[in-house]
Amino acid sequence: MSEKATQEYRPVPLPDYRELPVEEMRARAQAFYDEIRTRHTVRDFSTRPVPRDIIETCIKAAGTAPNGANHQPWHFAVIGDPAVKKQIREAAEAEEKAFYEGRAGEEWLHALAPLGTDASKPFLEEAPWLICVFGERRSRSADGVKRKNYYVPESVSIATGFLITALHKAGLATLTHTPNPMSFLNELCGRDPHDKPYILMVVGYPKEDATIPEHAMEKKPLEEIATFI
Ligand code: IYR
Repeated sequence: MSEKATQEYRPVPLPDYRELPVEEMRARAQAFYDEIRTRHTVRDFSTRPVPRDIIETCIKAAGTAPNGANHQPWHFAVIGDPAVKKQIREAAEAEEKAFYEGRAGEEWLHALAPLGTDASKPFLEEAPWLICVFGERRSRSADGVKRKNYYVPESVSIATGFLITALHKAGLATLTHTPNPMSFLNELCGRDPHDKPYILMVVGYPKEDATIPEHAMEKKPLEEIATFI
């Protein structure tokens, strides 16, 4: 397909919308809330393998997210190789050590205290898959021409939300890990230095004795997170 053809506005009928009766809408909204509220960020991962095709399907779901100019400015680097996971763990733990030993500052460490996190990140080797979500400031169009991307953080964040939801629906646990800084991931994942790593998603089964911080169970009520005007 030529670049010119992709630039033309060609409306097509909305392909797959199906209106639902209001009662069914209400039931579906409630059912989704009841399911998504069972998602918990997990830090204790089993080493049990997870089939690659399930990860692929969840990434395809993430790739349907709304985004700037439909440039789809994201890349998902999926790491299953134990040797690369080990390198990622070593680099991440070095950064985290500096973070927890001072770089974070007192206020940030105080905020993290109820989560019980520290510089030790064994899950980076134990979980079967790590998915590094990159944002592409520039990317190639169909004919290989580099073009500027728009709303990259917003687009990547929405796609990451889709990814977490897809993985949860598939029955997998996730951790949205953000080593700070995380630029070491460009080289380890073979990405262009201009691409920005946003999230290192840890994916797998929870360990049988996995725990979560009680603090994480506290969700703000609707009245606090929404106003209707
Ligand atoms: N990246 C660090 C610290 C950390 C920061 C926030 I904000 C969290 O919600 C959780 C952890 C770590 O992964 O330990």
